[in-house]
Amino acid sequence: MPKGKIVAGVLAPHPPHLVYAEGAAQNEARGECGWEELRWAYARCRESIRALEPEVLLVHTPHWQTIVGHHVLGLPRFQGHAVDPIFPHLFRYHYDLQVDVDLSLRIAEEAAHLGLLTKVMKNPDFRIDYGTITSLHLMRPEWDLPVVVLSANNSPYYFSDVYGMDEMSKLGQASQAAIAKSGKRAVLLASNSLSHRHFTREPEPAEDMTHEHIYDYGHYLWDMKVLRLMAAGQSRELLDILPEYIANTAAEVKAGGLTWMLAALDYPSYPAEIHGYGSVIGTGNAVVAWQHERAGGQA
Ligand code: 2XP
Ligand code: FE2
Repeated sequence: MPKGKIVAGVLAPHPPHLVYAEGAAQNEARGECGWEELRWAYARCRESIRALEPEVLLVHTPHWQTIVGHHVLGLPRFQGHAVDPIFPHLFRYHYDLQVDVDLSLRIAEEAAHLGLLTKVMKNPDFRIDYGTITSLHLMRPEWDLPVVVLSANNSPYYFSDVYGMDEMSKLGQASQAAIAKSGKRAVLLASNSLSHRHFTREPEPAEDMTHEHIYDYGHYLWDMKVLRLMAAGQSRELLDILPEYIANTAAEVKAGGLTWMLAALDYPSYPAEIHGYGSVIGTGNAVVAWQHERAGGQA
């Protein structure tokens, strides 16, 4: 069996607004339009990832938060109806996802070797969170690939960002080792927004873009600083300033997806491709790809 590899990593934020605006058939709420810069960024990114012919998608999601340990989905199929608790009028999605259980179990095993507490979710009625569904839908609306879903252990909130980042880095190493053994071509999705203060009022209709803008100038400057580091291939420098960035902007990367992904990619020093940046109800969001295979990454 050939060695598996990570062919790309993507910062793949999950505003449910984008699925609503796309008018996705699986979603009960359908918008007319909205958030085009982000939706078009996803369209470009999706094609560049499709060209890599991935065999499995892995997603680390902040909205499956686990207090004890790092969890993975451990049944071959999950079907259900996911409703966003904050935006139930925009996102009520009927999902049907196939899990790469072998790879999930391998990750749990590798993570345990690195000293992480792990658990495998085997409840057939488990409700998949909207972060997972939105990032996967926007990256691969056909749902034709098996997936691995990793929970966000709550250590960055319960202990500290630095402690949490250490755990997420180990999870990234474990994911890399498991993918190598799997023989598969994998794409990693860090399901995270950037600056993350929501507006408290929504326009009517929600897709009225005359109201949409970044929450404040300071958040915008921080988001641009972070994107410049990504585009310059300075992922270690980015991780060094991550706690300060999170403290200043409530950035959703706190939950660990970005740290997990950059560790699994061996801290890329090649430039990431910024497909687009835009705000959703005031939060900063960017679709960014690390073309790992193309850059000669070995992981
Ligand atoms: O509420 C959240 O945590 C989201 N990430 C979705 C909403 C707006 C987005 O960025
Ligand atoms: Fe979120």
